[in-house]
Amino acid sequence: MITRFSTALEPDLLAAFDLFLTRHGYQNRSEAVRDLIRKNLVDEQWRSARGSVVGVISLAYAHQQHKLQDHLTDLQHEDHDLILSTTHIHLDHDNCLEVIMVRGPASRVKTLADRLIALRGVKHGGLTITASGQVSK
Ligand code: NI
Repeated sequence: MITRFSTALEPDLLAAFDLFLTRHGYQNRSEAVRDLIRKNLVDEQWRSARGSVVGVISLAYAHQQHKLQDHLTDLQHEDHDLILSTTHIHLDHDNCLEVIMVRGPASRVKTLADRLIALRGVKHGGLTITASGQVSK
């Protein structure tokens, strides 16, 4: 069952939202709103999760990007207690893929992934997590 609700937005915000729909290939606003709500609810659930999670952070980047490798290493050393292993794959002449296996409190793992993915030069990044059996929702 679907419930309709209406909402009010400033014109500028709506215009920006419509551009977002175009960029992401949404056919209508409803589907995009549903996805954004789900994403935020999952995110919140995640951040409030207690206990330990295990996950994989993947990062695709061009290794020539100035100081990017230093920043990646610095951030990983700051949270060295979260990191189980890091695998670096040279994809081609310019591009690298780094796969980092992590274990620790959900909020810290998510924050680390966010910081790594946000680094300038990281073209694509992701975090896949699974519960280690100690997570309570
Ligand atoms: Ni490489």
